[in-house]
Amino acid sequence: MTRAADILVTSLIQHDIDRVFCVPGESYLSVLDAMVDAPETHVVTARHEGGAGFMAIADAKVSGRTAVAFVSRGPGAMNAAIAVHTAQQDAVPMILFVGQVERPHLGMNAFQEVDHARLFAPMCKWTAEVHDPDRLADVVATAFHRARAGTPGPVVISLPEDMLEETVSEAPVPVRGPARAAAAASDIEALRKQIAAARKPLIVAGGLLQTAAGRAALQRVAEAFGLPVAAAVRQIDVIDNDHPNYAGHMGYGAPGELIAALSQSDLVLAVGARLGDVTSQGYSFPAAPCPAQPVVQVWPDATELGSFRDLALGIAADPAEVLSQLSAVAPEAPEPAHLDWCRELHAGALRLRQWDGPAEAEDGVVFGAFVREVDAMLADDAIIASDAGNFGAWVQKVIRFGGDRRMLGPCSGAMGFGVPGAVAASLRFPGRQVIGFAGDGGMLMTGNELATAIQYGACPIIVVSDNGSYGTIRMHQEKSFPNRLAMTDLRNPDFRAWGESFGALAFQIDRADQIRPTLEQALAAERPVFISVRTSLEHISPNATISQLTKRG
Ligand SMILES: Cc1ncc(C[n+]2csc(CCOP(=O)(O)OP(=O)(O)O)c2C)c(N)n1
Repeated sequence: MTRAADILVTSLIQHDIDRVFCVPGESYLSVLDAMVDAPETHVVTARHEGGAGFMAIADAKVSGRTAVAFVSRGPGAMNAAIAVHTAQQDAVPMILFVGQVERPHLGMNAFQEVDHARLFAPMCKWTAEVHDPDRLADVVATAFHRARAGTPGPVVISLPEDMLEETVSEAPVPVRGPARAAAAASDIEALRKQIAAARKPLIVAGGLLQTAAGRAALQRVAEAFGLPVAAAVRQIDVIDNDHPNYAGHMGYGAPGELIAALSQSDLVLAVGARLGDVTSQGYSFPAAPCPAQPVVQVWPDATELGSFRDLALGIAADPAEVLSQLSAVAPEAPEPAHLDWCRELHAGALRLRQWDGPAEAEDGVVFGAFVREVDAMLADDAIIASDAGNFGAWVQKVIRFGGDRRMLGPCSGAMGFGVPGAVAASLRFPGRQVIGFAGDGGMLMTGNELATAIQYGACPIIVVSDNGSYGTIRMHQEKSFPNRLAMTDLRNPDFRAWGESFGALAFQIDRADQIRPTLEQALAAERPVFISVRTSLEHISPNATISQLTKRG
């Protein structure tokens, strides 16, 4: 006989889970107790359930595993909701385990009781509450299967406290085999013909190609067929930005020049990309529901294919696998017309990476100047995590994602990801440089996970772009309601002192000439670093100043 909680932990190990993130709660004490005897699974205790969830997602993105987080019922679950939503939007496999009130008290408005299944159902691929401990191992196996198969995404499992403590008879813990969708040979042939017939075919590469095998298959196909590759939102690192086939990044508010160039395409091949409103710039390219050019989409779930857009061909299959199949039928040499088209787009992408604005303004450092030095000084295998906010426009524009540089950022646009994302990446890859960016708004949402970095020996460099404002919203206000500013000013703590109080090596940058020496010290430090950059609000984005926006508005 064995305790249900121990079975749960054994099941995690059987599913290759070596790290979980949690905020402990009294509703799942027995799982925490079971973890004591399971050194194979490293438990990271976070300071907020949102932070725990974001760390789990970042760890899944860099490790290829399923994100696993444990939180307490009701309040803990509510705090974790932001991560569940992000896993859904980013198509990241995730299981959120939530402690629950005892079974006899369910449905009686017990202390902190929430119906987790109903709460999370619209955001999740599957929710379940386990009432019978004999079913627990099987439910966990189903949870992993559901999170990973088809469109990856979140699953929420609610665990009544008393169920976890019951003893059950020992039995082997089930692990479901992978169920991968595959393309028919006729689809691959149809795709080959479409590419051969097109003059300006374009690959839009998405997050489901973000594995070593996926990126390698993408590059092989791009080279073999002479296909330009545009990265879907937040996937700028899916192909080396210096590769002659790299055509640009379809991120938030991508430059008109880029979208105009890409729109000339006469065949869009979306691989592992959802083509949502951000990548497609408000469903304008490729347009939805009726695109101007044929669109072929490869995604592992037939339900999503063609749901919002007419497709010339939808292939419900593993995107990396389809690219491997396509490589096998590549022409002997790419079409010269395709290579010309690649050259044209790549030249445009390189032009758009140029930024030679001022390094300093009256109200602070122009954040682009800081990012430019980061780009010059970071190693080729550095991991860059970013929060949501306008400072991120510089990160996406100026940093060259070549070699093995990885970009971690939520497609959901959730603030609060940057610091937890950097902490998780640094824990997973202690030997790599990891830098996490956040604005002053996002920093005070989840920057407290700096404490988690210190506690577990992670060594990220955390950067706050302190412009005294929820800058992105200020920018939108200037555009839509000029001279009627409201609720976007921020009065901040002394960020340098704040970072230092956690135990980080902390710096403040007020002038451009401090950037390089500070980064030199930061990169040499073998401990967590916190850098506060007093950022110009006037220089709100790489494309416009506040004064220009007010005038235009
Ligand atoms: C959790 C969450 N809350 C609110 C928003 C809306 N939002 C998007 S950007 C932004 C402001 C970001 O400010 P800051 O972190 O200071 O960065 P900045 O834009 O100034 O560079 C807000 C409030 C969001 N995306 N996520």
